[in-house]
Amino acid sequence: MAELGYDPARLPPGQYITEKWPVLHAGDVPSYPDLSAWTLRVFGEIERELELSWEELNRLPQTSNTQDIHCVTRWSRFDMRFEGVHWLELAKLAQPKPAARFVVAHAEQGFTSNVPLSFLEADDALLATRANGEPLAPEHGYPLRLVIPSKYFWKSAKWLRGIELTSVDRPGFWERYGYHNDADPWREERYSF
Ligand SMILES: Nc1nc2c(c(=O)[nH]1)N[C@H]1C(S)=C(S)[C@@H](COP(=O)(O)O)O[C@H]1N2
Ligand SMILES: [Mo]
Repeated sequence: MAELGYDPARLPPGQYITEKWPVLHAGDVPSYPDLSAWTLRVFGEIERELELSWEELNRLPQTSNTQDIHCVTRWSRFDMRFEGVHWLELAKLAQPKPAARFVVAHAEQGFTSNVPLSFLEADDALLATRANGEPLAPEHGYPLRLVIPSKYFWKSAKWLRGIELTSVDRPGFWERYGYHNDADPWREERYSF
């Protein structure tokens, strides 16, 4: 690790560094011949439901951040630069109700993941359209994925199509298969058994 020039304190327990970007998911990679039928829905405990087209999403203010990502299968990759739209831009339009405390991210093919709303509001979170200067590759979630770098990466739903705000936490796809609900890589919250 030292020879790679990384600060070992950045690596959570039980993880190793990879220079590649592995691909992990259940099911197939969706294909989008064009994005005219694509929408992002924001619904649940909000004042105003949203259904944004690809153009509308991309007209919102864009931001970027550089983060380390940690997969529960033990690889970590440092200095991933993501670009896209921060949740708070959508929250301005959707206006979460006071009851909104949790998020269910809805992806293609019924995939879901759950996080407390505070993790979506955090500075390091992003609805990402680009990674490392390029549009997301199909296998990494094109056209839009969630990025929640302070949780194991399974929370970061690829092929994101909806953000649902809820008052009660609802386990997502991997969480129902025995992955830890909280998924903090620094506490090694990998599995719930
Ligand atoms: N839609 C969807 N998103 C998903 C998954 C999935 O199965 N479906 N798997 C998760 C898991 S387990 C991981 S580790 C990361 C992997 O992201 P990557 O393939 O871009 O590295 O995506 C997450 N997002
Ligand atoms: Mo994963």
